[in-house]
Amino acid sequence: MAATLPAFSAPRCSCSSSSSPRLPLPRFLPSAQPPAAATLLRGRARLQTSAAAAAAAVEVGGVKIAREGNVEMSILRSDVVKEGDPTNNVPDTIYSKFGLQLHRRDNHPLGILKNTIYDYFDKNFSGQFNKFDDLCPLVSVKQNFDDVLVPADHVSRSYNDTYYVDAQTVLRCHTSAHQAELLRDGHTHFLVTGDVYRRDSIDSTHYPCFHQMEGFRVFSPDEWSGSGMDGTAYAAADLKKTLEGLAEHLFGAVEMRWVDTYFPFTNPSFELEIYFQDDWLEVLGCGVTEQEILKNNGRTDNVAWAFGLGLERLAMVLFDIPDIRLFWSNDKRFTSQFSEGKLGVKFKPFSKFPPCYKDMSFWINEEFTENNLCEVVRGIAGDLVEEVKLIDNFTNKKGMTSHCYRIAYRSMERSLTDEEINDMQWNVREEVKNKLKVELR
Ligand code: FA5
Ligand code: MG
Repeated sequence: MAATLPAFSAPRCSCSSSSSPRLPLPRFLPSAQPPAAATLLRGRARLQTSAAAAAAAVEVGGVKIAREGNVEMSILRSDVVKEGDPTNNVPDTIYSKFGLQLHRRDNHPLGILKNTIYDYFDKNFSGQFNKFDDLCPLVSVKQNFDDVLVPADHVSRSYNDTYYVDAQTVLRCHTSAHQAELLRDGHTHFLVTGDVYRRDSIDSTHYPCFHQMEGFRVFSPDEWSGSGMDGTAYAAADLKKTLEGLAEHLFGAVEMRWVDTYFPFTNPSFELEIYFQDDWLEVLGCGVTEQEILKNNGRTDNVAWAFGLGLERLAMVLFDIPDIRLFWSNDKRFTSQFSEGKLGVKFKPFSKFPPCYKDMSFWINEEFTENNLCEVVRGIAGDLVEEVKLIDNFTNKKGMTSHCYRIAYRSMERSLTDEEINDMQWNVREEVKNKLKVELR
């Protein structure tokens, strides 16, 4: 697997079964990033699969979003793709996901899963949880980071990790971006589901646009005062009980484990992992909300818990979906296998075309990052790229470092021709050379 660390966690070993060498990626970078990454990614992808989709405006949460220079300026919420603007690093491949809202389709695995989680909360909390699944994914830097206490120098703020529309606006990289505003609006129990965006590595469980559900529950002192526990211990116990109950509701018996972790917005913090395809898969992060967040948003004497779960990750386990790209498939052979209310119907692969591997080696430079490489590859190959994996890494006597990446091309729906693959690989090599300024070997 490529170098992958959860955006908000402290660095720790990933649970990948892959034994590929890991890049020593710095996770804590200065917050004021040079615009290098953004500048590098401005160029339009050569094989643009989403051009038509990108041409039209889409509506999300009552807000119209359109590509630069597009229609109806007066109601334009924002231009999200701004070629030539170094403060913007949103490519068309990402813009093309806007407004699709897979989680709001009742016959889609993500919609089926969302509704089943709703059922659990409705049943166990008699409708106390308010549900939001249509909040606009364009949020301010303040909402996405400051409001949830992400430090100024935290790596998740970098242009390497997050899609910036401009210096003050991002595509939310987690649904936690809505915690503060909902608290201020007086909500004490809520679920927020939405598409989130991250510049990330490429493999079968990571995708630059995925879906999260945030859960949040506030307790008042009278709820824990008789328990013999302090507020934090009470909330932590309730959180684990609630999520274990949810896991049982979704899976019945499944092998799972709690892992201690770090998030800036919770303390203590935990991750829940589920055993899947011979490995532990991280499916959610959670914890007891930092007091400062409650205090800043009008809940001084309360405690709260919060969780953020990855819908795709859970759905992959529940429906036996082997690759995260499949969620985006419009192929009838995929979509027709799922229907409203039917959780856990096992997906039957309709085709298994072999992957085609292409290796490329180059001398890296100081600016090189794997996320930038993945963005270039994704811009050219779109969903035809299955994995980008570092397979060799060495430094010579002159101090030059060479990386060899193996790119796996595979369509979920059809067989690819040699010519098509060679073409993509040629384009990848050209763009890697020109945009990332590395020296091909
Ligand atoms: C967060 O995003 C925190 N906001 C979660 C949270 C909320 C913690 C509230 C505490 C309180 P993290 O970066 O670990 O944490 O992502 C949460 C989940 O999203 C992961 O467990 C995983 O299931 C999923 N996820 C993360 N990155 C990807 C990706 N690239 N593709 C698919 N799913 C992903
Ligand atoms: Mg995580």
